[in-house]
Amino acid sequence: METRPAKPSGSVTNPTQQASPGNMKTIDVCLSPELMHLYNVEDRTVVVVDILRATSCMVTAFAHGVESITPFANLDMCRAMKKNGYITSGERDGKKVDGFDKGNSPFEYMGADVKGKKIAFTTTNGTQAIEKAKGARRIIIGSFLNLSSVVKYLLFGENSVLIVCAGWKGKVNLEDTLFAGAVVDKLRNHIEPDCDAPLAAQHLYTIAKDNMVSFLSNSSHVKRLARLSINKDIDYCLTFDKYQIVPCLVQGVLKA
Ligand code: 3SL
Repeated sequence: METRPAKPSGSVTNPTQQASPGNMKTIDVCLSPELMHLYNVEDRTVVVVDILRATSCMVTAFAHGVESITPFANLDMCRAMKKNGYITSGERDGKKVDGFDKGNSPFEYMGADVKGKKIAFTTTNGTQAIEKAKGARRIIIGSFLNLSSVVKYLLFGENSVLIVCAGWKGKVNLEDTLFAGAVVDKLRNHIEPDCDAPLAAQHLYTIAKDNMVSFLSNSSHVKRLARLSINKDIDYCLTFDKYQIVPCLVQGVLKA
């Protein structure tokens, strides 16, 4: 399987919705879930992103035929789903939870054993960010693996957008910010940035986009995963547009 990070494509075009000040949707970026209180999401589509690795895992799982993923912030609630026939999945501090069926590597979600299955999923940051986004008009899952599909979804959708970066335990991280910057960059002719976070993210993405692996080599989570010898996940999670799916949260359950 090809996992080499690909080169990104440019801005999207949509002939039906040209930029015209006044009737434009807006896009904002919440750099940490701890800042969610600053945003009113009732009318927005929220894109939750945790590039390394929760949302990359979720997209991969759906691309391999998983029926649904129920995200949990709470570990014990997730564990309890086992008796209902769910696969229990996730991590704390990057390590698979004791007694769970699977951890948080995308490579665990590519086999026939996940096809048609329901997964209960909990992670240190990604599923916490999903929990905090509840109350949004719509919640979708973003990653570089499904970047263009997310961009198209936002372009043709009627709502303004908030990208929520999962970060690490409330702190900002580079990889989620880069994803936010990629979305802002691709929608630059169609959706207006609300404040400076989307602009900052877009600038970073412009600097990083041609070699994200090297740009991220000193980042905190890349170093953390490297300490756990989880190197191949990093290249894979930085691959552009491997899948054409957009997982969406409906009544607490993610479906593709
Ligand atoms: O925090 C999360 O949601 C995880 O993606 C972190 S880890 O990559 O599994 O360490």
